Amino acid sequence: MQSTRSGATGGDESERTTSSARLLAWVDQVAALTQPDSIVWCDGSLAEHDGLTRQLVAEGKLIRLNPEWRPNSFLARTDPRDVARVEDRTFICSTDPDDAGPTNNWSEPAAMRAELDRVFEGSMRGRTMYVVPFSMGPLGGSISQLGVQLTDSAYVVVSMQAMTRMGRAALELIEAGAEWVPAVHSVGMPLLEHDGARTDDVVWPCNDTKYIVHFPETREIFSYGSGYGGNSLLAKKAFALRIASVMARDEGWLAEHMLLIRITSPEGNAYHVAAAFPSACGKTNLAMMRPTLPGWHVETIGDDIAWLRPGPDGRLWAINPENGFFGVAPGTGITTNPTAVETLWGNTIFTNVALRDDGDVWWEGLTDTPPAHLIDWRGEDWTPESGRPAAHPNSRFTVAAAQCPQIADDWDAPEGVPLDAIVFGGRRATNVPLVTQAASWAQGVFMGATIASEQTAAAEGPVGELRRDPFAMLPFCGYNMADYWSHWLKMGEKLGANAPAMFRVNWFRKDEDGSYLWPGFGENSRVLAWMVARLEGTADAMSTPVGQVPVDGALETDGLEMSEHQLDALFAVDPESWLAECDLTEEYFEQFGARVPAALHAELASLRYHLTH
Ligand code: GTP
Ligand code: SPV
Ligand code: MN
Repeated sequence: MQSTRSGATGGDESERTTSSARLLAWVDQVAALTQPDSIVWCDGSLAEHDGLTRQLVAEGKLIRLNPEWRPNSFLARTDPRDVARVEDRTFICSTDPDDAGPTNNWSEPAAMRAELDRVFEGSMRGRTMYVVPFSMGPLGGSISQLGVQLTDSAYVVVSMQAMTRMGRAALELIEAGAEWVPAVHSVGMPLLEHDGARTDDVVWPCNDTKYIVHFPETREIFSYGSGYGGNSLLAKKAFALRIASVMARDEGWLAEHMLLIRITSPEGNAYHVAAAFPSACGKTNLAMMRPTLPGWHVETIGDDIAWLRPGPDGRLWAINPENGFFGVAPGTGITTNPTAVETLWGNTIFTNVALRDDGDVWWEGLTDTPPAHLIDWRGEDWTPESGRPAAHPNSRFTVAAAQCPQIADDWDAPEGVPLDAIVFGGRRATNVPLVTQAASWAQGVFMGATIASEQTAAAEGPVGELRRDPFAMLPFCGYNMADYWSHWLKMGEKLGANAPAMFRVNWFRKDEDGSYLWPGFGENSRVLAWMVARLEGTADAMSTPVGQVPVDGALETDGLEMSEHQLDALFAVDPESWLAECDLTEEYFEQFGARVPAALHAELASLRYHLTH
């Protein structure tokens, strides 16, 4: 087996791999099991990126887009069976099944290790194994964490270059003795049979058998059979949420599925807001929002994950541990999210979008009028008459965060930013008002714990069906969800008067005809402005059973073409359907038994009381 320092530079580089004995032993051990042809230590350089993308283009695994429209950008088409996260194949292997809890798939650790040994055995035969050291959060930052992913996918390597601080600098921190999390990934399609026969590679290698496995106690990750985003970029959901949530529980911080922004008022007052919305429910949109309200500004800090930690001043400080965006393409358009469209000017990897005849890309919602002809995400001819989407509903773009024209100058400050408000949201056609404020931390935690949302294409499953997604963490919490709620409640006690304010929003309420009641996108700045006014103590709120809502006139509606009737509908609280929702919440809580914190039972009882009195 050959070992070179870097795939792109290769040649006269020394054979040096690493001075970290633990890292070297682990790489050797995984290589002995998976049996790759060669091992490449990734350095994160531009030359490496260039070499790998050239190689992927030569292999037909990436299509180079027309550089006139989209320089240094590529299109990947996945196997149609590998287009989203596979939640039913995602496992939390704690020793005690109750530590994984009823919302996670659990498997007995020793049995799972035996199964992983079986599937990974020889899984990289005929392929290159890349060693990908990375930092989540700025290199060396006090809130940051290190990891190393081994992968047999060059697509994963180039994606990790955008999504993390990847390469030599991270390796040097590991060699200096910093802790790191090991993650092993294989697409599960060896090219060399045991009898020595070679099979041809395919454009998107993957396996029908898939495993996304986490050992929270030993902080290890294994992923087999998928090349897709959240299944394969293990720094992201597997590490920065599932493993990190366990670290956070043990160490007194929070790892959250949240965007992070700074909003500045016309008076120049700046506030930091983190918001948890389920997958494909508008985090990237809010993170890059251009307020329609004059004089307001939003700066992007993060669009998917935030790590929150009490600082020396007693406030809650937040960083975006990622280095890039892996964003939903459909619905990202020139009118709905111009900042994202500008971010994608070049240096972007697109996955499962449509290809234009001029060598650029397109997806539903990018422009109002689709091009007359496209090659769809499956590689087939497409016209507007085809009657099927040209881009997969979960098609995505991968791009460095620094390319966002609205990124905050200090978005990568190692100490992060102090949080003023936490927002929960989801897709709700009914019941949930446009905005409500929690009267207390406990009520806020109840709002987070009871998020329900219509399922999107981000995970395999029935799109549109209402599902519970507490804190937007259902697929991402690495331990028992009820313990996670307790952890949040404890955090509130610790923060006391320094705790951020908490709100719940719903941009997705519909009228009787099924049309959205609220214009959304840039107009959501009206809701943020009300939140800021609440923080500054300049706007009044009115109590309802489900939280505090703006008093008449407090929400700026000037310039919106909305009738009084529509506004009322946006804020309507129907006791009957809310009582039915309370019954569902009680049922939902029951599965966690005695682990549900008493404060949440009390919130539910109080909600019922106020709905009936
Ligand atoms: P993940 O990356 O999957 O975690 O999701 P995300 O929350 O970042 O998703 P994103 O912001 O990309 O949401 C994408 C979808 O939400 C698109 O279809 C958007 O059009 C839609 N969306 C975002 N904001 C709004 C809004 O204010 N109103 C409406 N109606 N739709 C919105
Ligand atoms: C999500 O599904 O919440 C995502 C995309 O952010 S993925 O990384 O594929 O999980
Ligand atoms: Mn996400």
